[in-house]
Amino acid sequence: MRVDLIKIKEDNDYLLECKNYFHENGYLISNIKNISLINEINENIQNHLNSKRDIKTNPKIFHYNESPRIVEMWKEIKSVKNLAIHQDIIYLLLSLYAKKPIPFSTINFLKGTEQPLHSDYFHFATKPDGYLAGVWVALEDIHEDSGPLTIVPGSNNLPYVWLDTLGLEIPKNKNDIKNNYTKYEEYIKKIMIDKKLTVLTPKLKKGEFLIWSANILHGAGEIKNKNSTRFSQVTHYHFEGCEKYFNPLFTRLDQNKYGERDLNAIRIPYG
Ligand SMILES: O=C(O)CCC(=O)C(=O)O
Ligand SMILES: [Fe+2]
Repeated sequence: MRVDLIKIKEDNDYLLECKNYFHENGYLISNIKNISLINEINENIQNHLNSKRDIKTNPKIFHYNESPRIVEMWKEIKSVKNLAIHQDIIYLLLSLYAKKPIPFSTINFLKGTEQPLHSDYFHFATKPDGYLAGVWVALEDIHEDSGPLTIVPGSNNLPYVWLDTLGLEIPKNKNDIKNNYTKYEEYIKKIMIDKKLTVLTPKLKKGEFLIWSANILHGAGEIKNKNSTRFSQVTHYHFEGCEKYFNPLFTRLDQNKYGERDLNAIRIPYG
């Protein structure tokens, strides 16, 4: 469903309709009107890459091809931060969750990730459950051959998956993490087949963004045109007032062991 950001502010019934859609399907699409901000990000990132300064990327185990997943660029580039804290995105998240969003962890993509289906909740969980959202912004018109973002509508309502669910121990090293994560990905593949779930590839134009709720399965398609770019930025959001924010990759609920996160160390300041 595509959300009209003006109508949502003025029409309570419409807001309710959007909320219901979000809870049932796990996603909403809207758009950033400020295209010059998007242009600025693209230019700033290109300049940063040309300058040959170091970039921080996700660990290798979370790369599925050669294209870098550039993390935490908001610390270097103001426009990346301005998109992460964009008032329209924050307003929409606040309306959907009735708690103040806490932006954290930006990733900028140059090309598709070819990442298998997964839920970000297996990385970023909360107690009480469910206070996580992701916002994926198209920084150019996304071509179907470029390995576009894919989602599984309704999968947000599947049970959460934990190391407990998979019968896996808390990892002791990188190898354990990779092995656990591969088992997780296989489990998700099986769920997709068993429950006959279908993948949707939303068509996203430059400036459009997709909000996904905590547990929705998403990933990226194969890059069919190896020369195609897929400029995009994702930001994750927790919400104020949770008792715990934690990393399920290092959590065993039955042993009451939590990989707790210090949000203050990673949150993106509004100011
Ligand atoms: O943009 C993509 O290809 C998927 C990225 C993603 O799912 C993530 O970073 O969590
Ligand atoms: Fe993800």
